[in-house]
Amino acid sequence: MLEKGYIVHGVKRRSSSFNTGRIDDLYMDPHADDVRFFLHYGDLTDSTNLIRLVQEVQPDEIYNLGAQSHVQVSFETPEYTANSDAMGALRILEAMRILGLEKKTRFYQASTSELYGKVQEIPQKETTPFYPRSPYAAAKLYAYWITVNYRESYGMHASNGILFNHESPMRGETFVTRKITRAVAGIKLGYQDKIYLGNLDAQRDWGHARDYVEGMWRILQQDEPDDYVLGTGEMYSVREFVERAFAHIGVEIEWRGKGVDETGVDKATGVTRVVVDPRYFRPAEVELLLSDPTKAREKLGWQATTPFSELVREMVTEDLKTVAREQDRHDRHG
Ligand code: GDR
Repeated sequence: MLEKGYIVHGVKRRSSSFNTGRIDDLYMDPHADDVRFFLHYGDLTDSTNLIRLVQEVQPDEIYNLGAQSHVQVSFETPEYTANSDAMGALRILEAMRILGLEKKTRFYQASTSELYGKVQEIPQKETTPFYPRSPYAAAKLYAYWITVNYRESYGMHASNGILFNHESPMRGETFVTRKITRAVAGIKLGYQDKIYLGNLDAQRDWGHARDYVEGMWRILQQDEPDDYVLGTGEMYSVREFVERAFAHIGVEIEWRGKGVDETGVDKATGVTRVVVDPRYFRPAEVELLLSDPTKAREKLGWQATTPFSELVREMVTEDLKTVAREQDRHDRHG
């Protein structure tokens, strides 16, 4: 957004430890003349705060990417997840309405392929029925429909992007792709010897976040608000992601055993590198997600441009640098 010339206002939650590591390179000194990036304290669970922020900023576009976004964690914190992910979207929409911004401000809701959950149709497109399989997905279902409802009720330019998994070197470290690429880097550099994972059979349509944010922006530039699936149209298993990531450090993984006893072994040395830990199994799993992004291609001229192999390569390459840097700091400061 900054590259496109926007003035950007972000909202961050108060925490006693730093939580802006992934955007610190965008920081601009608020005392400078040409500041275009501002951060405000706020929270999707706090209506009055949201109303005040929207009133102050009077935004042309709001992108609601805020959420408790970890599917497994949502089983541990279902009420908080509903409050931030479902009610949070409603609070922003209401703030826009209370402040009379229905016709001025455009709204983007970060909807998700998790809405499809238990598969009703393959591949999944805008008309595929939803079947959420987690407190996270159930909360996001509400947010999806309240966005549609405010569009239809009040004529707001409110749209859903139904995004399939989108990854990058900035992905949080507890999501499976980044967990794998970090571990592969740690193994290569000799700081760890194996990785524990959950369901290796799960299949996902993994794209690069860089492509997807362009798609979000295009959704809000349309004359008419609407809902769009963004994905690559290709699907790989967690097991394949593991194989691809290890291949980048020259390790060929051989799979032995079945189910909870399955392990991934370095074919050349016989050393165990991957172990299944049922702790990472979910109470209800989404086994398979595969997008049909035809509508986005035809209406938005949008297409994912980063192939799976390139995504994995970039993430492993960056983590080799990140892990080396962290260890260096650790060795110097203890
Ligand atoms: P997902 O992402 O649930 O698809 O949601 P995640 O990377 O957490 O899981 C993908 C699949 O991998 C399996 N898996 C593991 N997952 C994690 N986190 N850790 C493990 O050790 C592990 N082992 C196997 C999971 O069971 C799952 O099937 C992401 C989030 O960003 C959501 O917010 C977003 O809405 C969707 O993508 C699109």
